[in-house]
Amino acid sequence: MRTTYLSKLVFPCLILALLHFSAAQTTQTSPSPNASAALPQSTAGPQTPSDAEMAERVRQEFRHAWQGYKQYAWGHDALKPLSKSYHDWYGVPLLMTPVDALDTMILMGMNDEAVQTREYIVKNLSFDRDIYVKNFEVTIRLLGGLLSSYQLTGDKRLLALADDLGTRLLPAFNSPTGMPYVNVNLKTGAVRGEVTNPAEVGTLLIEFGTLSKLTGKPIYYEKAKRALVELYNRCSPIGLVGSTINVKTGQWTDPVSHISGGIDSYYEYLLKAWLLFDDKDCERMWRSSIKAVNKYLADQAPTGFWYGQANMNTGARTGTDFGALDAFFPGTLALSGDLDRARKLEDSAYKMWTTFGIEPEEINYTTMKITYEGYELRPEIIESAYYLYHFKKDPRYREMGRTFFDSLTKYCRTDVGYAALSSVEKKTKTDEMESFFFAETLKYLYLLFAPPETLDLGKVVFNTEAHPIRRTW
Ligand code: DMJ
Repeated sequence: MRTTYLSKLVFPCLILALLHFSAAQTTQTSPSPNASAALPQSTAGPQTPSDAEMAERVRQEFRHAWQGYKQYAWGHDALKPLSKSYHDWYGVPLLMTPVDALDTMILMGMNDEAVQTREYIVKNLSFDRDIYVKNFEVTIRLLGGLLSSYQLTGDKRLLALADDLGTRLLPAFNSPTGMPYVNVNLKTGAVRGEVTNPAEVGTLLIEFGTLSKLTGKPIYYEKAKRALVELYNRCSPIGLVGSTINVKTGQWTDPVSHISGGIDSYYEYLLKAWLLFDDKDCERMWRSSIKAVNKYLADQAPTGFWYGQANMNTGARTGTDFGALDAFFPGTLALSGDLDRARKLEDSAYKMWTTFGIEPEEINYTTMKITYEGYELRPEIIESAYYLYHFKKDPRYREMGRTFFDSLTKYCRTDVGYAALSSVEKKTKTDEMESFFFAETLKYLYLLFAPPETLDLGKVVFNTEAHPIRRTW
């Protein structure tokens, strides 16, 4: 590779410094008078646990949920925390929870558990299965998890598994446009699902690109990059993408634009693929996309600063919904250097959390009424607090973290793990504990309080499932 040893070390810091420098020069919008009303105080009271105690508490909660998984769901994709049974996404296990959880365990220093889990994965995980899997989910959870745990442990067997999985996923890209089909059969390479969305097309390059760099096989990078570019090339004249697109025809099937689930991590990966691979095309695509997003989707409302919905062709506003998934965006904005918008949006997201005691899946931000009342144990708002704390060192982001922790333990904890909520209003639990609770929610919460040497954010890029990837090439 052309990168020198020195530039390997200096590049990420340089990029971030430049981004922060340029963001400081952008025009700032004044914050809403209401946006920070519910913010926590920066000064900790006498009873407040220290940051070190908080990190340890999060670790204990990870251990608690992990014990439940081991006791009732070991060897399967996920624990069902109320019925104390298990769930496999595709009928046969692909070890979603162990693979997703492994690097969090390593970062938390749970060494014995990590070794046992890694051995189990290596001996039992097989992708030679006659099942149709979702390319996006399997890429971000399994491919991302295997790659980051490989980098953390040096265990080549994990890289071999990732390589095998990558090869089996490649047929997904064999569409007329190069944008991937939704599902691919791991054994036969057959594909299905021609209507997809920007997140499923554009959230693959970190994982496939890293696989290329680590195996020396360029095909992974090329396929995922082409998909991303094909998608970007279809953005509207005003620079926005829609909600759904057909990978055979290349035509949009839903013109509503937003930053929420279905589009979210497309934007995240434009930025992160630029930072991780020094990919100038991604830089260009990120810069033009974020301009359009801030122009047409950002909304300074009386209730705060938000991002809503608009028609991708006209820019006309079509909705004012914001939810748990959208709360990744303060983190992405912060990483891009736009700390002002990041701060204001995180304040709004925090208001959404505290208004209901815990975060609903979606609200209408003009009325502050719930439009979808579940809480899936999602990490995004915590992820954003982690980024903002990293860049601003403002203790109120750790105070937010304490609130998140208290709500989680109060409303979602069960005797064997944690359960999603079917209603944040009634605080009723449902029988689900997604693997991203281990991969992301508890990891970001832990890292928010853990000493900075636990993981140097200047040296890694997190994939969208919070698997840290280091630029070792
Ligand atoms: C995760 O699988 C990823 O963060 C994805 O990008 C969005 N949804 C979940 C977490 O909410």
